Parts: sequence; C-alpha cells; structure tokens
Amino acid sequence: MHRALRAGEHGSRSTLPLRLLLAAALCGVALSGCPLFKKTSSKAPSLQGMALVPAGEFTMGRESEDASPDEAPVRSVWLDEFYIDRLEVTNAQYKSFADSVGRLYPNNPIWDDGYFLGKPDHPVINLTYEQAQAYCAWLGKRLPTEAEWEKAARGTDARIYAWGNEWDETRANLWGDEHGPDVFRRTAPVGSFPEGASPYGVLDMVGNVWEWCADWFELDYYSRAPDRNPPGPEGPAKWRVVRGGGFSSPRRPVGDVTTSNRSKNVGTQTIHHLGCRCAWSPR
Ligand SMILES: [Ca+2]
Ligand SMILES: [Ca+2]
Repeated sequence: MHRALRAGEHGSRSTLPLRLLLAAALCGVALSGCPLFKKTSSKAPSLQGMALVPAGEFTMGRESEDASPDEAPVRSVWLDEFYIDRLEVTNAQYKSFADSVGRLYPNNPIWDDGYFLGKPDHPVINLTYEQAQAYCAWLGKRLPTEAEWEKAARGTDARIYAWGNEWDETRANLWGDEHGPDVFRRTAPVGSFPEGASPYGVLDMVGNVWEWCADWFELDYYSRAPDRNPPGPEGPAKWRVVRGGGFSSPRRPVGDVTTSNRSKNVGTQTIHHLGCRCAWSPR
C-alpha cells in the first residue's frame, strides 16, 4: 500500500513525573541545559529478549497481482548478522527511558486516558520517529533498517506471512474485537500471539502496532538499492518507513499484513497504532 497511515487521535499530554519537576527545580535552568537530563547511558546493550538473525541472503520484496508496485523488484539481499527485539517496545520500557532522561511521556490515545501508565505490558504508541530512535539509542541499540525488519519477519524462504504462506487470522491482533478471532479491540499485551512468530521467534510482526524503521521511505527505492546491507534512501525525504500493520489494519490476507508490505509515516507525526522495536549489530 502507498497511502500514509491515518493520523490517530491524541489524548491529553501526560503530567510530568514528580521527580522530573523536582529535578528541574533543583537545576533552576531549562531542562535541556540541566546536567541531570543529559543522556547518561553508554553501556553495551543487553541481548536479553533479542533474536539473532544470522548473516546471509534473503528474498526481499514481492511481485504478485495483490502486491504493491513499491515491493518490486524482488531481490536477493545480503544482510550482516544482527539482533532484533523479539517483542514490540512496551509502555513500561519506554517509561524507564523517559523517567531516566527526563522526557515527556507520549500522549495517551483518545480511547484510553490511562493507557501509558495503566497498561505497562502493552506496546508504547504515539511516538515520533525521533522518540523511537532515542529510546533505542539509550539502550545502545538502534531502529532496524527496512531490510532487517523484513528479514526478521519472513526469514529466508520468502514467506508471505511471518508464520508461513497460509493466511490465518487467529495469529495476529488486527481489526476486530472480542467478537472476532483475536479478542483484542485495540492493542494487546506484546507477545500475545506466539503462533504468529517469525522463523527467528520474533512476535507481532503482523499487527498489534505498526513499527518505525530507520529508513527514509521512497516508492522506487528497491529498483536502485544495493544488494548488501541496504541503508535506505539518502534522504531527506518526506516519509519514514513503517512496517507490519496494526490493530486497526484490515483482517484480510493481503495489504498491511504481508511481510513485504511497505508503508510510511511523517517522522514528526504520532499515531495511536504506531510503535517500535529495536535492533543491534555486533560490529
Ligand atoms: Ca483486534
Ligand atoms: Ca507489530
């Protein structure tokens, strides 16, 4: 699909944590100039909760009557070894980051004004690209490239869905509620669909929330991208890549849910069905 994600509803801005206000008072200066708010983490990343994706080639893109033109041409792409989070980043994880470095909490969605603090095991949403990137950097990680995301989702056998080539609407949180096959009307706790795992054991690569990738988005990038570790277009471009579909994606066997589907979002725009996961390279 080529269309941008629709802008989501925005809840009211969360109250600054008490420790943040106290620290600001102690500093007596703008938050950005306060030494209490400097990034302090330079530790090597923990690989706990991450899946290893071995070095090698995989098939990127899909050419089919029901695929979009921007998924072509299909190429064999080499990626160096990397690690990727098995789960989407949760509210609790992002809260640890926000509290540690003195960032505002993301807005709650209009459908739940207690979402961020009240659902710690659900995916963090309403993040800008910069916020997602900063969270991963705080851990010594980074956002996955579009190519890494696709390999982590589909492995090396060019499968259409994370779990294989047969459509199965019970393996992902997509459009629908307790009356449908996945019981969740909106977000689900991360990792709620183990049967939807990718070949590397990565979960929720179909649905729950869309995920920011590192790359700029360009429709025709595959026609000129390198075949080894493609970094994405040079940019700057209008859009960033987002992948995987979300809880409001249509429940049908093509479109948002395929491993090769590409979509995009303006980097500064927050959406109530867009989150992230992080990656890391050992070199
Ligand atoms: Ca659902
Ligand atoms: Ca997802």
